[in-house]
Amino acid sequence: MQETNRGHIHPISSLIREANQIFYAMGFTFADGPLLESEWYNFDALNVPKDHPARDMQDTFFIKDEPGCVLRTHTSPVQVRYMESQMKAGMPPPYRIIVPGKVFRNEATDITHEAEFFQIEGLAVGEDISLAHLKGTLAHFLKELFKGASVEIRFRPSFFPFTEPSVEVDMRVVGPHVPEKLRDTWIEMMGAGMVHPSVLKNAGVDPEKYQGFAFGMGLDRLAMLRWGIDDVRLMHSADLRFVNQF
Ligand code: 2NM
Repeated sequence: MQETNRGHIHPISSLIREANQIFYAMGFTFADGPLLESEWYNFDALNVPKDHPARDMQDTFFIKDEPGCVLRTHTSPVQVRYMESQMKAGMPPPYRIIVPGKVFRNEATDITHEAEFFQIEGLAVGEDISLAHLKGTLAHFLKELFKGASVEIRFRPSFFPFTEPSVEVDMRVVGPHVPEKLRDTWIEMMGAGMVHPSVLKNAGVDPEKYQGFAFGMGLDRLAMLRWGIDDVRLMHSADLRFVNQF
């Protein structure tokens, strides 16, 4: 068979597999949930205010025939569902999960934005979990993902309704085989923070006893950086001239 006729793993799938492996080695397990979510799990349980712009028709796909139903705008509802079902089953923290999956935003598309894209989020809950654990975990993940290169990370203050404090995580990759786009520059990689006490409470976890960190990042962007792809629309085009390059 000709080389170009063989099957290929899509770059997003390959990133998800790698991330699962790296996090599995740190004690995380995989979790998933529905793409069609209730407003409760997608917004309310996550401490997103009723008047938050993310809840606007311009940002969220609401399901016309199913009041209170949306296409999930992030994978965070899965973290809430996970904690809730563990607690109901009599299994309190520690929890460590990694949640890759498709999410939806009702917005205009361009070379870096799609209405459907992939995210990976993580959650660790326990007694005495701190921002230092978050930083160590993410530093290890990125170091493994960009094997061979040295990776530095830094936190900048930020805001999300579901974390307090919240941070943006930047990364800088230094090394001989680093893709052009990444070399010697700080790049914003993801959002993260300590899970807001109200989110733990909404999931049935006692925030007086437990804390958690959480983080989320877009996989399309990560794939673009890693393989030097410059139009995100190629990623989901089913164009074999694209897919066959991996
Ligand atoms: C992000 C940034 C910061 C996040 C929070 C949670 C939950 F459910 F545990 F509260 N899951 N993911 C989170 C926090 C996601 O994405 C940019």
